Amino acid sequence: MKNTKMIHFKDITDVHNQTRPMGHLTPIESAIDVPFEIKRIYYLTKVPENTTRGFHSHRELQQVLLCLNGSVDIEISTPDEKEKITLNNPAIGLYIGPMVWREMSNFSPGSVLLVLASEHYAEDEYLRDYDDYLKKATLYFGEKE
Ligand code: T46
Repeated sequence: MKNTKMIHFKDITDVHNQTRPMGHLTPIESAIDVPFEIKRIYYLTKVPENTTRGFHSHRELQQVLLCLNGSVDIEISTPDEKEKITLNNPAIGLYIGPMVWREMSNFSPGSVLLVLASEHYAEDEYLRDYDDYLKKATLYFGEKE
């Protein structure tokens, strides 16, 4: 789907000089493992059952979403595409670039959604009205073709 992709990060299970299972380690380096400089990190925790979040797009912001524990569904769409992705692997992230509408649902109990963002927080960078989003996104993707 336009302006989105799955990113598979390193999933390191070996630890120097250890032969028994030691767990998983996933490193993420700014501008190396993600396609932007990371300027902000935030995370969603203790989201009550049946809560839906998101319902917006960003004009220019790029983000990578990772579910570090449990699972969460992310529905992403552009004016002519829609896809639902379940995040449930802490070594696999969803990259979402500009002008993609997102809705988050089905947060499992204890889920932790980590977000890496390319910019500092700016409310005027959000498109929260769907009709306004549709108009601007149709123009944006039309001009890109
Ligand atoms: C996104 C999805 C995946 C801040 O003050 N600083 C921040 O960095 C963020 C992200 C939010 N806020 C404030 C703004 C609102 O008053 O926290 C409140 C909740 O934010 P929002 O309603 O945008 O939260 P979500 O869960 O709907 O969306 C968030 C991100 O805002 C958004 O960029 O893509 O997670």
